[in-house]
Formats: sequence, C-alpha cells, structure tokens
Amino acid sequence: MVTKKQNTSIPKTSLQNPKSAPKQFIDRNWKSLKKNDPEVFGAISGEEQRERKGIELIPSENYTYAEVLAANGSIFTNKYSEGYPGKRYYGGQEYTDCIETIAIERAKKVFRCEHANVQALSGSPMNQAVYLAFLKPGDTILGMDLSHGGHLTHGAVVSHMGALFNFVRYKTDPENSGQIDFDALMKTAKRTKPKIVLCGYTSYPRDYRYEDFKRVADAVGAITMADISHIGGLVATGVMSNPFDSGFDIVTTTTHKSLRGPRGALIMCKSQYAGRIDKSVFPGLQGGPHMQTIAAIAVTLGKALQPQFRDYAVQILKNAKVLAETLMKNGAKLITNGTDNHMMVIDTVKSFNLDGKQAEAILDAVSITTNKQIIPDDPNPPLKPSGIRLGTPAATTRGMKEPEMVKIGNWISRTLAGTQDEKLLRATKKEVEKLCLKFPVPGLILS
Ligand code: DSN
Repeated sequence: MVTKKQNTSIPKTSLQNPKSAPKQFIDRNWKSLKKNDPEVFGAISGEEQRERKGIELIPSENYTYAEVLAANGSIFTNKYSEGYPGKRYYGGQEYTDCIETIAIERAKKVFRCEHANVQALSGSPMNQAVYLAFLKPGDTILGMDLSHGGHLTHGAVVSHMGALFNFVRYKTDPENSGQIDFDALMKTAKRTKPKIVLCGYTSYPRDYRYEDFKRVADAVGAITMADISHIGGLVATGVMSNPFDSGFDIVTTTTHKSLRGPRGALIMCKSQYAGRIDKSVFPGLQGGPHMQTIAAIAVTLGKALQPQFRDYAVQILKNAKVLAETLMKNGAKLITNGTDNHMMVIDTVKSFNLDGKQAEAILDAVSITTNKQIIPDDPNPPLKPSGIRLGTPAATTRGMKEPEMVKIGNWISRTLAGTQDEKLLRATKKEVEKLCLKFPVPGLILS
C-alpha cells in the first residue's frame, strides 16, 4: 500500500562512471567466487556451457538480460524492507522505496492495470496470496484440471492449496482442438457456486476467450482470476489477449517465463482489491521482500516497454507455429492439433511409441532440452507420462527464427523416430550444437 507520495527519481550514487563500474563490479565478484569457492563457481560455469551449447525448449524457461543478472546479483540482497513504499518496518529505505515504486509503476503501464504488487516470491506464493486474500478454508474455486493444462497451485490434489480449498476442475475437449465447453462450465458454476473463477495454464497450447470466463463468474457472483505466467510477455505486448480487457479482477504472472526476467511474480488487480492483495502478501504470507528481485523485475518491465520486446513476442508466436507445423508434418501428434501460443505438447506414446520420460532423455542426449508432460486424462503417471512439452521463448531470445524452427522440428522428429541409431544421434547432437554456437546467449559472463 503506498501511503505517501513517492520519490521515483533515480537517486545519485557513488558510481561516478556508470559505463565502466558495472563491469569492474562483475569481474571482482566473479573472480572472488572462483578463488574462494571453486566448487560452486564450477557448477555455475558448467551451467553456462550447457545453456549455450544446447537448444532450450522448455516453454517456461528463458535467457534473461545481462542487466537483470546485474540487478538480481546486486547489494539489494542485503536489505530488509517489510512493508510497502512509504510504510516500512525498518529504516534505510530510501533506495528500496525508489526501486519498488519504479517496478509497480512499470507493471501498471505494461499490463494496463490499476494496482500491482511486486513482492510475491514466485508463482506458487503469488497464487496462494490471492486465494488467502479472498477465501476461507473449504471455499470453492473453479480451476483447470492439471492434466488438461492447469497448474499445481490451481488445485492439484497433491498441493496444499488442493487440501485447503475445494477446487472444482474443468477440462478441455481434446476432440475439439482443446476448446473449453462454456455451457458446461456455466452449469458447473451454478451447481458448485465458486468464490473464484480461475483460468490460466502451464500446458495448454491455446488462447482463452476471457469474456466467457467473466460471463460464468458474473452469473454466480465470483471473482475472476487469470494466471498468465506462461504468456506474461505475450500479454504485455498485446500479441495475446489481456484478461483486464475483459474486465478481470485479478491477474497473476511470474516474471521469468516469456516475460524474460528474474524468478519472481506480479499480482495485479483492480484498485478495489489492492488493500486485500497487499495485506495478503505481507504480512499475511511473506516477510521481507526480495528487493534484489524487485530491482530485476523493474529492469525487465522497462525492457518490456521497448518496441524490440514486441518484435520478440511476435517472433515467439511465429516460431511456435512453424515448429508445430514441422512436427505435425513429420507425424507428431500434438494434443490440441496446433498452437495459439508459445507452446505445444506432443503425445509421444501415440506418435513415436515412447513415453515422455524416454523422449525427454533421448532429446537431452542430442542437446535439445524439453520436459516430460502429462496429457489430458493421462493413463500414465507424472514421472513417466505420455508426452513432452516444448516452447519457443528461449530459442527466440537467442535470435532463432522460422528456418531454425524447421531444422529443430526435423531434428526432434528424427531423433524420436530413430532412438536406436547411435550414429544418427551423434550426428544430430553435433548439428544442434553447431547451430547453437551461432546464436549467443544474452547475459553469459564466465564463458
Ligand atoms: N514449472 C512451471 C512450468 O514449467 O510451467 C510452472 O510452475
């Protein structure tokens, strides 16, 4: 809650030469880590090599900016700042107030919302804070079924939220390109009387008609909530629908997926809910915010306001279409027969007679990173599910475009179809790594 007028101008610091100082700062810190903890340094350095050599296709991952890495590794990690700008419980908040206010104002501009809370530590506490702001234990939430694309925090039985609240799950129609039956959803809402109608997903390759969710929620007097974590960068740029345009009350997003920032989260809402959301995050659920992350979120949102970010978002969608088409041409069965967003889910059992665990492992062996994925009403267990999930944000960040997507789609299909052919696998790995070295990873420091 902002209770007094904030000074959002950047304070003067002792960095007299801002062009050269960050470089010296980075070098000094990394040199010190290398000397004093070679084990940890070695692991970080190894991860840098891995990220650089392979193709990252996990749809929730990305390569963040060098500036985000700098802010996220900054001295804000030293500071406690419970409370909100202008209303803190500790002294010394001149710069934390400044940075948090910048992040809030940029979030409001990027997502065109009335209020933003930038303190939730990541995706799960972000959604928990919303539920706990409005519901009592046992209250009902209408949310998407996990196997049809919903998230763990949308009421999966294994999550604490699933035990605390009564989640009623809706499904998609796999026979109809994964569409949602809103007449059926309306009937379910009238029967179960949810307090929140929740939409959002982690493995649903379609866009939503948010106005249909709003119609269902209005019919039963429920709050509307959209978790746009996967598509945050696509909504920010207007290349996918913004739930606020359909009158949604609450929109949540993590900041590290298509938005390309640090691991953090935003809870955005109409002003009438601002007090409840802020109190639910702090002191309700969390203590001191991670101000180094908030600084990095501010940087990310500044980048999202630049025109190049929209170009990147447009390219993510183009790349996803081409990758999906190439895979389907090569015989892959996608669960929604195509994609409207950045991701796709291959039914690897039907397409290649491999379960998701086997498919993930064989692709890892040729330096293509994906993740095993349950498919709608999967008969197989989550650690050996029937599919894999792919997405294009990270490859797009590296500058890959349609021609590279065709190559990647062909490599994936030929690898999954030729798992016994050692020579082919070796050749594919070599080709993959050769291509990757032509597309630098932003922000790499050590290598
Ligand atoms: N783990 C994230 C994803 O991969 O979609 C969601 O929390």
